[in-house]
Amino acid sequence: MKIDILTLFPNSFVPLTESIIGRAREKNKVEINLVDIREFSLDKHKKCDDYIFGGGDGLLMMPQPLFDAIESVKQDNSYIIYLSPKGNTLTQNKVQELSTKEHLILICGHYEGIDQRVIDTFVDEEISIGDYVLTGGELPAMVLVDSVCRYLPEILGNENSALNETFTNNLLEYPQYTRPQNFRGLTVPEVLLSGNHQEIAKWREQQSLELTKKRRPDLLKNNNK
Ligand code: 4FN
Repeated sequence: MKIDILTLFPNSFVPLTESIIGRAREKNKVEINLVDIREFSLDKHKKCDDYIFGGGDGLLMMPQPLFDAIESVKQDNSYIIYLSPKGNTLTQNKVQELSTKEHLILICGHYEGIDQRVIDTFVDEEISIGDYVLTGGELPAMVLVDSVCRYLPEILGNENSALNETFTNNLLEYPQYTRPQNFRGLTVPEVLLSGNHQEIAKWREQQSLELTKKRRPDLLKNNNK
């Protein structure tokens, strides 16, 4: 998979150089390119934002730098996403769907957002990561990239694929413990030390189900599809 991220703030994306995603990039399992929208401004001061027609506070990202930036990376197989509070919510099902695309182009808004003509001309889908006010689409883009890359079969090691199954059946994770068995008098549930794999599986399933019913009954109802 290839991902082009269009942003005015390419330096924000340092987190995608770390850990699992960083390693996946180094091993060329995924190609993530940062495209600095400012470099496409034809203005002598590299201006990329302007006042909003009809009035109102704030600035909007201008169409010209965005049109040129998009056209510089767009291929026939590109799926173009604008991270936006107006979008469909990013769910694990959507993540799964996006992980099958060959090329993603992510557009990050800033200020009051982007000119509607960019959306009408190029955007295949608007996606939101949730209902809160943010200063830009950069963090949402990182959330999307992290979740989608984690789902790519080439990136999921054996340790991770098991974890992955857990969310696909829409349950929260059961409580987990590592060594030592007794830490400051805090002990590990006996069943986990029993070596009885059937009993352990039963306990874990029950813990998952109870926790999900209590904290996130919506996950059981919607099945999040
Ligand atoms: N946000 C709301 C209503 C109206 C505006 C905003 C808001 C960043 C460019 C968009 C926000 C949240 C989730 C992108 C929020 C997301 C953004 C996202 C986002 C600057 C314009 C803006 C939802 C609270 C009713 C600013 C709510 N997922 N505007 O945050 O880009 O992707």
